[in-house]
Amino acid sequence: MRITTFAEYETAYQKSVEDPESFWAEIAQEFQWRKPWTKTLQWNFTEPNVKWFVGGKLNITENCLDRHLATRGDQPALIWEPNDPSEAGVTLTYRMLHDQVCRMANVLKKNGVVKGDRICIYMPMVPELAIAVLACARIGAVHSVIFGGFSAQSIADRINDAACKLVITADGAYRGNKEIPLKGTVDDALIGCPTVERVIVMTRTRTPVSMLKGRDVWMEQELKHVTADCPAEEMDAEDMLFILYTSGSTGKPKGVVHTCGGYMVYAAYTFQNVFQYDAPLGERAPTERSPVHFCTADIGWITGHSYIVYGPLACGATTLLFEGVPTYPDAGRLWDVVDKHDVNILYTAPTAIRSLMGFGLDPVKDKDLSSLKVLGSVGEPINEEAWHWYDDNIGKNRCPIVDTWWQTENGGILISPLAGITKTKPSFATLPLPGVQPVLVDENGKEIEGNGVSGNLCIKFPWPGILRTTYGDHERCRQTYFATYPGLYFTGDGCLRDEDGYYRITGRVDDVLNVSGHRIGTAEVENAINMHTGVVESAVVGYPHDIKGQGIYAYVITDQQPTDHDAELTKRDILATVTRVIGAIAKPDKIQFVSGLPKTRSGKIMRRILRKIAEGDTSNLGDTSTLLDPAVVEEIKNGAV
Ligand code: 6R9
Repeated sequence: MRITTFAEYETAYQKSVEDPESFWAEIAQEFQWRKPWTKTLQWNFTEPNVKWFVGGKLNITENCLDRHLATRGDQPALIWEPNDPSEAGVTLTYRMLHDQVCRMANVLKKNGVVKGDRICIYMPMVPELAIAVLACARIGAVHSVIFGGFSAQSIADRINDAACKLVITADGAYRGNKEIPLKGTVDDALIGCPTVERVIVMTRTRTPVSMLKGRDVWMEQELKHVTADCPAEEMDAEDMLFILYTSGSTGKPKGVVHTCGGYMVYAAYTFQNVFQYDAPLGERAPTERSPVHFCTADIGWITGHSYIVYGPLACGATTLLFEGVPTYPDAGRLWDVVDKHDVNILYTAPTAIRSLMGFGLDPVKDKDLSSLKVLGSVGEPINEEAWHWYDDNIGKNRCPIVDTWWQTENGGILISPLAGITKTKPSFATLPLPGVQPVLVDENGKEIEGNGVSGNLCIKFPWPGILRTTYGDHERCRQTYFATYPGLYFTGDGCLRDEDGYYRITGRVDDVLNVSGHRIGTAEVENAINMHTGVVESAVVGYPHDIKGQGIYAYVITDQQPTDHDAELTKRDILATVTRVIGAIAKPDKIQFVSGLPKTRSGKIMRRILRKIAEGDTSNLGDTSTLLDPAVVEEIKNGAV
């Protein structure tokens, strides 16, 4: 399934458009199925209803683990680099990982988990996190991983939305020089979560935690009483594999649902082709060192799901899991990890690159980065300066950079160069992968054809990794993705197609912010701010931020105008509130107290004006004559922070 030349890409692309079913069927056949599918694809984008490999039976962990045992059982599957560089890491071979996943799966079974149950995972970036994810998949339980930076309230909302039965967590997490109390946060969350019957707690920081009798058990204790014999549950291709919550333009995060068959095929296919992971399955001699793939994302995000866990393991690759942060103990840490483990593929985010650029070249100087072959970027548009810095100083102008555009809802990469095959262009995600049919549309949903054009990015045909629904609310899935432009999947991104037909993603066109590569809905932040006592109303917009890509700017109306002294304190109170309601990642960078917001006569906030003021561009605010109270704009302009 690996494409090796640009001509092969063109042929594959053409075939994928002319005959998508046989194109994907051929790829899917390379996996291990318990029972073949009877129909490759069934779909419509109106309900929507998308089914791939209909009637096929499989278990994704048999594909990620069991089928590799004979050929590469002793090859490293997972390398773990701890937060503290002086702590010993862990290398798990495919055999060891298989063994541990089976044991953990038996622990889940022993604790009452059956196929179809939803399991919440709130863990540090340790091997047990990947093991827990795979253990769920082994027995057909649906995992819902929650990023370790989310608050108790956010955890509770997600647990309740999916009615999770069990939570897997740890006492605490190490992140840089911080220790984060995971179990304490889970305890706070569970006060409002009646469906949770059991909490499995791993020890990582050995910080004191309360263990509730009858509900909480230690992972290490549980593991003592199980065997490594756990046959994989037979799953339908369209059975749910996982739920992953993501922000949209409305207040409540959505549980994006991915299913077993299509997701597996798509994650593996894109992993192998985009990063050109060396040997197609079975071709590498078992003794040969396998290339090391290092994705710096957290498993709490889709990038970690697809390109730390499922994609690499489905391809029999060696995946590196890093617990820490790029700046601890110093800004050379990523390069130390590359050097130490001879990393071949590095996949990170523009925000990390920009923040490391700020430390200059000293941290890179003495690091041996010669093992690197491919560099990747994901999560937000990469600016040219960051692209060149990455290319010059990390790839030393000899590693292709793949700027990969995709979303939680997509399961895997949709638009990206194939490393070393597609000619790259800084800040362009370049061309669609085989199976992906992008279209640009204008506001009325009319397709904009030809090159040298821009519009809203939609996809007109399903690929195997597309979301199937949003958990518990299919109508919301239809509304959000399939109703704006009937017949098309709408991405929410703006996009330019240049004269060469290359795609450049220009950012969200809806009320979603992208802060350090994290998607945050403005409505979510506003709801959190509005929970603070004394806040009457607020409006949140993004503004360009050197490191984060976008920063969060909040305009807040309080019931009393705070005095200067109070203002500082109130700002801090608001930040504390947002941290408590969502998590620190959603904290506004700037807060401006205002007496009113620019609204149309129908009561709609004119965000366009607020965005301009936040950007510091007040010269041309456009037409303000339709505003209810044009004077308020002057006040806001003068008080901008
Ligand atoms: C994988 C991931 C999705 C949103 C997406 C877009 C932005 C992601 C990008 C990119 C420009 C890239 N985005 N990759 N923008 N170039 N290479 O990040 O998923 O967290 O769901 O975010 O991120 O705006 O719509 P997710």
